[in-house]
Amino acid sequence: MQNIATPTPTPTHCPYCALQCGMNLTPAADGTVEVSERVDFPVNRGALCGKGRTAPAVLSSRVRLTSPLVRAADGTLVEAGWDEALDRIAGALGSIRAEHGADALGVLGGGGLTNEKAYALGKFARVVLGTSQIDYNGRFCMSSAAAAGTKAFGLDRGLPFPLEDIPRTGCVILVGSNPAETMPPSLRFFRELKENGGTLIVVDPRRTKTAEQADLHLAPRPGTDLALALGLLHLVVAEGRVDEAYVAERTSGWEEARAAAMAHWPEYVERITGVPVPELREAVRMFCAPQAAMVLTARGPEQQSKGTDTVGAWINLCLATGRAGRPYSGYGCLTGQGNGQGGREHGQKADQLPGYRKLTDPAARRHVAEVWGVDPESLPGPGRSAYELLDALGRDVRSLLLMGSNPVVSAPRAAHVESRLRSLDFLAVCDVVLSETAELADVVLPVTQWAEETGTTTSLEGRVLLRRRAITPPDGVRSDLEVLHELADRLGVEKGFPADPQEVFEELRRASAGGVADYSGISYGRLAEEGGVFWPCPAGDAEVHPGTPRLFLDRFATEDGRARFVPVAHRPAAEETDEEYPVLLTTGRVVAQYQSGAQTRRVDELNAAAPGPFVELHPRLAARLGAAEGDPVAVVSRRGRAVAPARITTGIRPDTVFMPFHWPGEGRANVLTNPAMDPTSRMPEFKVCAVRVEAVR
Ligand SMILES: Nc1nc2c(c(=O)[nH]1)N[C@H]1C(S)=C(S)[C@@H](COP(=O)(O)OP(=O)(O)OC[C@H]3O[C@@H](n4cnc5c(=O)[nH]c(N)nc54)[C@H](O)[C@@H]3O)O[C@H]1N2
Ligand SMILES: Nc1nc2c(c(=O)[nH]1)N[C@H]1C(S)=C(S)[C@@H](COP(=O)(O)OP(=O)(O)OC[C@H]3O[C@@H](n4cnc5c(=O)[nH]c(N)nc54)[C@H](O)[C@@H]3O)O[C@H]1N2
Ligand code: SF4
Ligand SMILES: [Mo]
Repeated sequence: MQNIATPTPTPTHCPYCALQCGMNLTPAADGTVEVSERVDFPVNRGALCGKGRTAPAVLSSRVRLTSPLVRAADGTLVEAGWDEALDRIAGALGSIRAEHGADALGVLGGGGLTNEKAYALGKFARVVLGTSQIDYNGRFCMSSAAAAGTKAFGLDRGLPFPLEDIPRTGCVILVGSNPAETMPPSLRFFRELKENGGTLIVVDPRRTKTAEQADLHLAPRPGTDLALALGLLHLVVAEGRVDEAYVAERTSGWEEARAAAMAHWPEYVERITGVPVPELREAVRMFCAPQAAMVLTARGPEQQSKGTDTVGAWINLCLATGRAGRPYSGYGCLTGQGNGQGGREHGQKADQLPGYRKLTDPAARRHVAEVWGVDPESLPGPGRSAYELLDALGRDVRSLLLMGSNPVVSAPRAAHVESRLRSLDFLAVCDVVLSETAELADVVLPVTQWAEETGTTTSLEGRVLLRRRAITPPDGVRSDLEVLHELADRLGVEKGFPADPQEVFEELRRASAGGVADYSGISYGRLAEEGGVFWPCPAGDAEVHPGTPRLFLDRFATEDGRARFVPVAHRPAAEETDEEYPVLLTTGRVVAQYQSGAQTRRVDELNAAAPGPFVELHPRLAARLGAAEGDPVAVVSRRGRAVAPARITTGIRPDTVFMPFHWPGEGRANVLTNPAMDPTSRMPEFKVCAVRVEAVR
């Protein structure tokens, strides 16, 4: 018998989306890593989408960075040692601060960063740089739902219940969410819902793979979800389906919200949305028939210049019908990025301190300053939101330190953002690959990846997870935490930036204690043992707190314990169609590519499945242009022009075209998109702008 020890698999989680599927990783003899099923994690029970399955490909040094790069005198990026690269960054940031002040230093983070990194980055900006100018890409993601959830419930945790509650409810309205492409293993929950006799309603301008599984598909004109939700609420009132006892006992503000909804007659709503009145009535009937029901939103209704009000209107529908804070009922937002939930809790957001605290709250400042060992007065105030920060680059913000985002591809009005990035005095990017944004940098630092480092993420359910290191990183790379440690040291702050993630987590626990997102009762030991803990989880004096899988069952997190209705009214998108730009563009995702594509475009199998951008359009529109399947078509907005092959389908409204945003180059969808922002969340309007479509001869 051979005496070779079989390497033990390490149970860990996927690097990509917020489902954070469990997987086992085993190092192979040839230096690669094998993914195998991890059935103990209840969310995916071993199932993975193609991205998760192929994620190890990005660990190979063939596709990744393994040496720092610095901009040479001739303008090219050349390999350099770590000391030289770090010295350059610290030197540049120090001198820009000396000349222009601390607020000339910008920082942009990401919802893919672990909790430890997000925490350390926020602290680094406030304590080491002293700048207020930090924000992160979650602003482009779920910020509208977060703002609406906080308003209505007093707390924002994307899902107030675990996904496993979905099969136990009676009806789900899935608004602008395409989990068949964006979270495939989660489809199981919707399948089980139907097997249990429940119903699924999908609201999407396109007949997506998800919509195909629905009992009812409503296809509104992009940007009109607010009117749609108000129309449904109008019918709920008109048909006497309001849960009066619940409204009286558990909510406030109903009269104003009711009055606002009554102004949205079904016929008026049909005119705005294009959804026929009988379909509105059918949706209300399906939603109100069972004891329990849910509304789940994703980027469709949220990435609008009225996203906060839109989500508010869907929450109002839940509240009026008594479908929130009760078992198997409620409103939830399907957060997107791997740590999209935790990434919005620990202080990389412009207005935020760890524990989901407010930077403007004196008590919060005192608490966090004490943990950090600094004077509360020294903490800067709130900064700008992500797009506003990108727009300020090269003006009053002279440098940017970027970790975990690729805005050249993913930001709205991307050509403008790219020119702002080029106008900086200094750009430093930490990444695993040479992204389109890293290509513009003065210094690029190659960092370790998920399987090579330990850290925690918080899934879309609010479940805090331990993502374990399974393999040794290649020579030449360092972790983001090591980078912050080294930079802090060079900028004169020797303590408080440990490179060890567990040490950072221990501090995060203390910083979050007593906050909305309280992690103080969670430890690496518990996470390893229990496989995940839902926040809030305060450190009890005597007993171990079990964590909180289900929120709001007794009371909402508002001062009086009641959920708040918000009175909202429909308003048009920032840009409506006209003679010059007669078609609406909406954007989104395909299953085989992730976000800006920086990682997934480097995986052969995924590229074979989704090789490039396309323009999805209705046969009637295609016929008007004289375009056949696969012909290049140009999409032109007030901000730019993109060209990609036509994909003709009856599954899209004839007044709308769709483009995925995963690619740079001439099919870059974001050169077209409108940066018009929601006034509360500062979310740009990725989901609707006016365009003209032309055949390319
Ligand atoms: N394969 C893949 N999976 C991913 C990601 C990825 O890039 N690729 N990214 C992750 C992240 S960060 C996120 S945020 C999630 C996003 O997950 P989703 O929100 O499911 O993804 P999107 O494709 O952006 O948008 C969902 C749907 O909204 C529809 N839509 C467009 N405009 C409107 C509108 O005005 N109203 C309504 N009701 N619907 C509209 C689109 O047609 C689309 O089908 O996915 C996560 N998972
Ligand atoms: N038109 C349009 N545009 C959109 C959207 C849309 O629906 N339509 N959706 C928006 C949404 S929801 C999102 S979330 C954004 C996402 O868009 P981006 O913010 O660009 O997100 P990613 O492409 O995931 O970029 C992450 C970058 O960080 C790197 N990276 C990954 N892990 C780490 C790490 O641990 N450390 C460091 N230092 N780097 C890391 C990756 O290689 C990659 O280059 O796009 C937004 N843009
Ligand atoms: S669904 Fe999301 S978490 Fe699961 S394997 Fe795919 S990308 Fe990874
Ligand atoms: Mo996202």
